[in-house]
Amino acid sequence: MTALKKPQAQYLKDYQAPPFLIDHIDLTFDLLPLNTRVTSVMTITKKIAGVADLVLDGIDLTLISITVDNNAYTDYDQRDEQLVIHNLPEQCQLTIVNEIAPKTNTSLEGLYLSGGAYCTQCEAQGFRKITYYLDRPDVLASFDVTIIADEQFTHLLSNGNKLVEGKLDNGRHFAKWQDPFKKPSYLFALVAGDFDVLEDTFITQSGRTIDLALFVDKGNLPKTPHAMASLKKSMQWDEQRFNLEYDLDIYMIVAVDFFNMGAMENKGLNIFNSKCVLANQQTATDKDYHTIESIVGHEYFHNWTGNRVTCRDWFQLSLKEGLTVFRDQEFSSDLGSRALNRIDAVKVMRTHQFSEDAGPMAHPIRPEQVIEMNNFYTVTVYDKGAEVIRMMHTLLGEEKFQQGMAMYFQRHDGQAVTCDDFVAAMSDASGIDLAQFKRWYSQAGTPRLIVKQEYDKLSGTFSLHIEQLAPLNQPDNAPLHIPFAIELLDQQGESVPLQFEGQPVDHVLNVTTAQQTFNFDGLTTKPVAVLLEDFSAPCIVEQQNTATELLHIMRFARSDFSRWDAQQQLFIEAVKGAIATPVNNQLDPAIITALRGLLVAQEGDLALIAELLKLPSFDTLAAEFNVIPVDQLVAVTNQFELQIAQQLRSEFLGCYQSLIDDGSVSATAVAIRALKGMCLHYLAKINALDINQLLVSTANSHNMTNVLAALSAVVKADNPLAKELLNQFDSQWRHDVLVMDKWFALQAMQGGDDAIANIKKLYDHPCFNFSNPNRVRALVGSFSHFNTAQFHREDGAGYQLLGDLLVKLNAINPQNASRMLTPFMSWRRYDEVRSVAIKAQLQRLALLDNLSDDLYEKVDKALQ
Ligand code: B3K
Ligand code: ZN
Repeated sequence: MTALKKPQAQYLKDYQAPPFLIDHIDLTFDLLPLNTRVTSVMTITKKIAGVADLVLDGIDLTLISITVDNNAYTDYDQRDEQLVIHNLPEQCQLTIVNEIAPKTNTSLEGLYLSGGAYCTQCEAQGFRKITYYLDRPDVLASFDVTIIADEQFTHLLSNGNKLVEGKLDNGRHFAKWQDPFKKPSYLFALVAGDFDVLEDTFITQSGRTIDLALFVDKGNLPKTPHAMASLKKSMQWDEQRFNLEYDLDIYMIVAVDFFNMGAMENKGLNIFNSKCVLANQQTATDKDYHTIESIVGHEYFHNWTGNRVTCRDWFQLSLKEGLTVFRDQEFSSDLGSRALNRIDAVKVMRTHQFSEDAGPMAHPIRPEQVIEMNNFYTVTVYDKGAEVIRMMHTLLGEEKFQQGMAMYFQRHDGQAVTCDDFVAAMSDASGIDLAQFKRWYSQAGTPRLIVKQEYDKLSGTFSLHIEQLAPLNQPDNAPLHIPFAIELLDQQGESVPLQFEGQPVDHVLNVTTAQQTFNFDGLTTKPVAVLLEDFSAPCIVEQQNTATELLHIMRFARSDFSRWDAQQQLFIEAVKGAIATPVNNQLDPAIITALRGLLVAQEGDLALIAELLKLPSFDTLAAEFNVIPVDQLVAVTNQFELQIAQQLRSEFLGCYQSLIDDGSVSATAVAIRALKGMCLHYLAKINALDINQLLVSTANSHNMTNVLAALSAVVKADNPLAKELLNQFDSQWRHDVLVMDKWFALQAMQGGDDAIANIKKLYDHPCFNFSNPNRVRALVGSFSHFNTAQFHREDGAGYQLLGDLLVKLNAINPQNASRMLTPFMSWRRYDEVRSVAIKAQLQRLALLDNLSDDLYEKVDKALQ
């Protein structure tokens, strides 16, 4: 590959403490769209004697002046993306004035304009697009911030407490903020805009009153109560479960429309993508409600895990992200259904993380080499990182885990630390040796476990032989410490107590070597083994369980997660069987019977029943094959779904009609809507008058979960109703772009050979905008991830569409471009025709003369 530039990688092994510290920074922003003036006054201390140069980071800045202790200073050099100041005294006050142009900043990193409001995004390295600084997380400073802007920007916000505000000449005004907590630059935030505000208060466990404020675009107040309620629940939960209380007197959240991720945990001033804040029953689905609660929680929980204790360097990102994802998962599980939350988390692991871990971007949860840090906000660092924390929780138990957390804060509050520091606190507080366990931080790839079962009738002994194999793409990995949870079921479905030679055996087995055998005795018949209960470790398990045993687990396992897991396994085996032997592409009647039983009995959590009825996603199935059989997977899953729909038609209809949705957001109503939606999903495949009436009336209801269930059912089933219902939705919702994102996603999932032409036409829709990441992901992201048949067309037109988009986004917003590139990363796993076509798109990108570091890193790895 002949890329024109080769950006430099940074390595974990090269870490060095900063030679200078910045204890305090006083920032003044004179906000204007094209020439915002930033004045930065820093208190600098030299930490390492003999170092002559202070090397500050700075990108796209216009330098105006440098002053040292109030004297003009000229002993400096400007290099590419750096300002090198020579011969500074041991201690000094350094003043730098520079200008930036928020209006032309489309990268959505640094200071930019989002729909008329100024806002910032500094993590990971966006602060250097605002002013010259030691833009690294181990430099902790106290911040004073003065914002000056036109009076039309009624709210001038930054971190911490507002000290003073007032009027200035020429229609301008100002506000001054002070953050009492020292922080790294990535947690700095500034917002200036005209908003509606929802205010509330929270009283902490120690009796302090915290002011809460949620800033949204004018007119959006009716969509804010859920986010505010989520914030209060988060604050309370963190006190109850982790004994962590909020520290400042004010907590602000601002919702903006142009944002690269979900949200950002800036100290005291979170900035959120508006789609992760705004919700009401007409415009947001139950899933949106859940996502909002979990993201509001996630950002709040960062206040301790991330802000009070932060990362020493960016290689340690999982220190805050893995831990905070674990915390938000626990929050959702304590407040809602633990099983469904676990199912969601495991789906992310099996569909996205396993594939990342097996592909060219595979990296350990603590990466060792990075070109563009923004490329490492990955499912590996976040979600596998959370699984690693969860495994420690499993090994230690809740009580010792909380003792470990307490020790972590006691040792490191106010510091920038490493993943090793976290594990040391866990191990020291619990007395549990985690030395081997730490390999999870440095080894990439998904371990494979081969489990063989043996039963000796004579002695009543059951044995599990577990072989631990290194991931295929990481053959040199050493054995990991894997907490392997199990349950043994007898023929009646009762849980058998685990014992061996008179001693009880814990249900979490410690797998630590390449080959191990675990024995259990006192059994009268061969038990059915539930393996890797609750997905106790992020591994792939190859097992011997038969279809009959899987059905037994599906009925009787104590873990609802494992019941679902067994059902998935049944589906996966059926799909694999049908592809291997194409003549037999019918689902086993025993599976249909089991599904019928679920629909008729409607026992337990209805949302779980909905999940049990769902076939594994394309990505989950694809993971089972070395070369992904695209056409066969699409054909077999369609065939299975049709078979289920036809054979259970009356049960689906009966179930749909028997369930009454009261329109509330209670867990019961949410579960009812989930199951009714699943019924519609199958029924839409049957073209009949009574069913069409049902679909149309649901699509016309006033609850977005129901509306979307009907619409996505008709779109996915290629039902002729789709066109008309989509047009109707467009005219109803054109005024609300967030709702239109759902419409763009539905449009992108339409089958038929005009799918690609349709997407190109939608680029001209008045609501579409290439600069808005939400729009781009809704339309093209949904297409590349969920419209398998059209995206993977053999003529390469789907790949061409994505390639064209990436060329465009590379210039507008490299971070978003890089995220959108993901489906191309696994190009080697497709057949010859498809892999050649994807590779051609990657090579085309490699030749771009303005190729961003973000894309370079991934394209280069993909083509290596
Ligand atoms: N910490 C931010 C993510 C920043 C991403 C920078 N590219 C949101 C979060 O994980 O809470
Ligand atoms: Zn986070």
